[in-house]
Amino acid sequence: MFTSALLLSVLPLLALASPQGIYGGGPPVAAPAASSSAPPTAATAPPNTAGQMNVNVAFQENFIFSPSNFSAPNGTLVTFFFPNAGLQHSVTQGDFASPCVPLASSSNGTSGFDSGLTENTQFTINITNDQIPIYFFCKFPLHCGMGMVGSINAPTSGNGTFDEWQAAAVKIGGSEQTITDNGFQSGGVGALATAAPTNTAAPSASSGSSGNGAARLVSGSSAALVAVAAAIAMLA
Ligand SMILES: *[C@@H]1O[C@H](CO)[C@@H](O)[C@H](O)[C@H]1NC(C)=O
Ligand SMILES: *[C@@H]1O[C@H](CO)[C@@H](O)[C@H](O)[C@H]1NC(C)=O
Ligand SMILES: *[C@@H]1O[C@H](CO)[C@@H](O)[C@H](O)[C@H]1NC(C)=O
Ligand SMILES: *[C@@H]1O[C@H](CO)[C@@H](O)[C@H](O)[C@H]1NC(C)=O
Ligand SMILES: *[C@@H]1O[C@H](CO)[C@@H](O)[C@H](O)[C@H]1NC(C)=O
Ligand SMILES: [Cu+2]
Repeated sequence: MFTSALLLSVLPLLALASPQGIYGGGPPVAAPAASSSAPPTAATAPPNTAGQMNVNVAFQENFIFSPSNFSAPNGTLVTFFFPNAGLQHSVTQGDFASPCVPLASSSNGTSGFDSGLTENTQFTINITNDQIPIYFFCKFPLHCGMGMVGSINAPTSGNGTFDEWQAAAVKIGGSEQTITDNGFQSGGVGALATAAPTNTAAPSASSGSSGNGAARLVSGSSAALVAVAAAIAMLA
């Protein structure tokens, strides 16, 4: 209950802070110079096609990936669509045994793939071993602890299911450790990123992170944050 109370008190404050305020020293954000009075539109993943799966990041301004758990055979390209809504997210490969922490570098130099914190971009991984479950999460502070995690080729039952992975992340909740953002990492174990994130929108059509967009985000996210915090409180 203490954790829930803490989350309920902290989350609205975070939502009110600007993304720049939370991420003062953070990485460069794709921020097109053009301004527009139209509100930014969330990137929407197109339907899957053969060998190509598409995932919405922060779908409908909720702290989830959609879909968050699926299977993908060798050679499948999985593209994550990051919205243009004034808040960064990441797709960071994790370790089932250590939720909300990036997959560590191993002695052979292999670490997890990582989009780095980003918005208004696409990021694609290529499945290189469909026999290995791939776990990922968003490393923006508190997002993983709110359940913003996903899995590919996770077992249907037993140890290592998506449900367990997400429950373990939510259990960490507000005590999630802050992850340094080192930007794009190709990684990974079971999948490789094909390139650093690339801009989603055509340069001439983007409205960027204008004040208008940021204000819209704050109201939308506050509601989402409160809803998620309430959900966590119910689980606790
Ligand atoms: C996750 O997706 C796999 C298919 O890859 C499915 O077999 C499994 O039941 C799903 N797990 C959950 C918890 O939905
Ligand atoms: C994905 O990886 C497979 C080998 O695992 C390779 O043949 C294919 O060219 C890769 N696709 C891309 C777009 O990198
Ligand atoms: C489940 O998997 C994790 C990670 O591989 C491992 O640390 C843990 O001991 C496993 N638990 C059981 C009950 O097998
Ligand atoms: C490197 O180590 C990781 C983790 O121990 C392992 O999963 C991976 O297969 C290794 N890669 C190579 C190329 O040996
Ligand atoms: C996918 O590729 C990995 C690595 O080469 C291999 O071990 C695995 O058997 C392949 N999966 C299938 C279904 O062939
Ligand atoms: Cu996020």
